[in-house]
Amino acid sequence: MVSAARAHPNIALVKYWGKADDELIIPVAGSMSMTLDKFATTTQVELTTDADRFELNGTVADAKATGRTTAFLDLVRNLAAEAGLDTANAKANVISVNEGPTAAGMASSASGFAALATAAADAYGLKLSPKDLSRLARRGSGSASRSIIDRFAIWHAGTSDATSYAEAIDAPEMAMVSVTVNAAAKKVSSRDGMVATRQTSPYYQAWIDVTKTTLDEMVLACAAKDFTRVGEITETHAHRMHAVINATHPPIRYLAPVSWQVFDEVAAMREDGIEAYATADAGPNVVIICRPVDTDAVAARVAEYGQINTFAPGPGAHLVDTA
Ligand code: 2P0
Repeated sequence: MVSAARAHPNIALVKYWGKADDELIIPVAGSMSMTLDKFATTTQVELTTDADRFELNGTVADAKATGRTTAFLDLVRNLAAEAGLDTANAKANVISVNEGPTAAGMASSASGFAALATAAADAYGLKLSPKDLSRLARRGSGSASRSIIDRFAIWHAGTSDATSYAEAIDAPEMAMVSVTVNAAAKKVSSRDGMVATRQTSPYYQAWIDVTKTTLDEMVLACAAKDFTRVGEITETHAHRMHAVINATHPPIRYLAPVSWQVFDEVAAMREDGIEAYATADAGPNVVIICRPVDTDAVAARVAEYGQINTFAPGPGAHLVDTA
């Protein structure tokens, strides 16, 4: 069998930072995101009798990436065995292409594992619901659970493999403008940074508590289609995530001076009547949320700080023709 799937990165408005279970990737709190309409990953999975093989952007992947892919394929094979499918022992040749500039700071692990989950489930003959695909993608990378979903996703933290998954949530119309201030790879991976935060940040419990409350507030703001409230919640929550991370020992600092300049510029835009709000993930790049009509104005205001990309809400992971 050969199957292929496409998935896009997502940007969280309520952030995921910290695991209750490292192996199952159960988060300490839920999160909420927008799936982007650019920078897709397309992944083809072909069953083979040879060893597993993983090719990324035309090059055979290194041992670490290959090991993570094989571990993920083992989960798919276990599901195939449980379903009594004769594909359960098959190996896979995985060929993946990222459309985004590789180091644009857009979570390629989210689009990568969402595309791999969708293509591999199909290639191995599994018939998974969107919920079960989200659960499967989660096992590769937590944020990948959200890239299964169209447009806006809420990832329910849950307390077990069965109850931790993402599903669609309605949200006000919005666009995103990303400012890539530095395309270099980050120094501390999200995975390692989360562990360090849990182990050494004195604010970790407060972060967990506030993220749960924040997600409840975000759900209400989304239901009310209240763009202003969604933006305010998003910006405050981003600062709180960086605060709990900054308080680790030794300190981890993802934001750079130029990142702060972008946050200041966004505040200045608001004073000028452009409603924009900023967020940032585990790196120095900043993503701005605005009303779709303001996208070009926002992009022009921050162009001097880095490379600009603009996004609308995009599609969830889906199968594509292999022909
Ligand atoms: C998020 N991030 O909600 C947060 C905000 C980064 C900062 O999800 O260990 O790559 O594979 O589950 O999914 C990055 O975490 O981590 C992330 P793993 P993942 O988008």
